[in-house]
Amino acid sequence: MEKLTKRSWAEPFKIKVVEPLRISTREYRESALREAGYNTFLLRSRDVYIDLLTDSGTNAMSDNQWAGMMMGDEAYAGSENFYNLEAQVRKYYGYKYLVPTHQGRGAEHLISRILIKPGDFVPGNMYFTTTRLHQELAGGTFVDVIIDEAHEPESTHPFKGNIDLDKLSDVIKRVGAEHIAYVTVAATVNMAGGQPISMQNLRDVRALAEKHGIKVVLDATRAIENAWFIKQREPEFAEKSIPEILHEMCSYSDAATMSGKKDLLVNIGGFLALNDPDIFEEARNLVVVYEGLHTYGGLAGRDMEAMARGIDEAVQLDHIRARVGQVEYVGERLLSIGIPIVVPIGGHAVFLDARRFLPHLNQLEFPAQALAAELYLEGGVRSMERGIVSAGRNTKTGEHNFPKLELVRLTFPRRVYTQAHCDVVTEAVEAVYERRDAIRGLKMVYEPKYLRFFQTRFERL
Ligand code: P61
Repeated sequence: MEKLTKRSWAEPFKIKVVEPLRISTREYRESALREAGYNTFLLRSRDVYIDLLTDSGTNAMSDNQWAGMMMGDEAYAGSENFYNLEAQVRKYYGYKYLVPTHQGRGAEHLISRILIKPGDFVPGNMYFTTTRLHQELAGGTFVDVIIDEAHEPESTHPFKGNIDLDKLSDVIKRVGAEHIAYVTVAATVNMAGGQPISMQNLRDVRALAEKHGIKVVLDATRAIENAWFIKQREPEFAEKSIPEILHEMCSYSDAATMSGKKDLLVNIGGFLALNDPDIFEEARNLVVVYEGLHTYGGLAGRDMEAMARGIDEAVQLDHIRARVGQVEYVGERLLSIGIPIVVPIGGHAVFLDARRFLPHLNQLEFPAQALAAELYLEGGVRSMERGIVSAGRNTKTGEHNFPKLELVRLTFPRRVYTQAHCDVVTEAVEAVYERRDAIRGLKMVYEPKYLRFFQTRFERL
């Protein structure tokens, strides 16, 4: 491997097709924001200049992936592209069986329905919105067993995604192993700031779960980014390749849910991957009810081909170094001008710490939501609230959940924006920071029942 230099994250590609961006006036954005109820999910994409809402399905595909789209075998049953994808998942992730789904939550739905009995508990390393909702809809209760450091934006722990083994043991003792449906292990942990889990922790969790006969389900959505951090931070893996690390990570789980819209560089697609033939049998039965036939799971043949080809590209060291390097570049710049962000800088996004950014707002004035709105107003930059609005309500009491982390996520789609765009984003954040004392909070005026953050509407206080 060539020596790393400061500029080593430069993009390992050149640009062949471009998509024009629109720059609007502040006045225009003020009215667009009001119409969107101060919720960045409700903005029209045409009104956004730099879109850092998500890295989900917003990635730029390669020429090889687009060529693969022309090789779509759109047969109802037995598409060639399914077999290509199955072979790739076996090769890189190592699971025996594959059930394609339209995206990640399709896989979460299937595994939750299969493994959770009403009254069961599902421990995991911090909640994810869709994952927890599917667990709840199946009658389960999510229990957070991530290490305490994950809830501390300023803690520099290198593996803030780790599971606290004492917390996990305590849950097992308290409810009994027979009432634990499985342990969900996310790699990386999105809501904690894109933070990785260590290989050692994966091994320890596996050993503890095995001792009690409990299954482990990996959320592999950004596992390739996690593998990069393991290579950087766990000395045993410094000389191992990303595919080797990924394979070992997956070997400590029984199944994986996957949103291909992230690591795998596609606009749509996901899968459930499994080792257990009985669970596979159940999943194949259910997928035809909710997604589509077991050889397409809600996807076109061309989508499966793009995902199959995406895996080869996603594990390339040059790619992953540039991807994480870009996020780090923005994070470092923000740190250098004193902006409060979550550290260490995560894999897919820089997370602004709204509690420290807007200390004059209390949590019920929705500081992260207000900050995301201001950032759009300032520079046409779209980000996402990851605080009390995203955390939703307690299913039993109906009260808001009050998460410790109150964050705004600046999420970088893969291979989409340039370093100049990154600089524009940094300048916009700085301009908002300079006028932070004048920023007011929000009040909720409409709240939907499920995954409220997508559609909640607000007004300025
Ligand atoms: C995102 F605001 N993530 O980060 P699906 N697991 C993990 C994910 O990150 C994930 C899914 C499962 C999105 C899209 C999104 O609260 C939100 O393919 C670690 O989106 O169904 C998705 O995969 C689900 C945004 C999802 C959200 C839920 O932007």
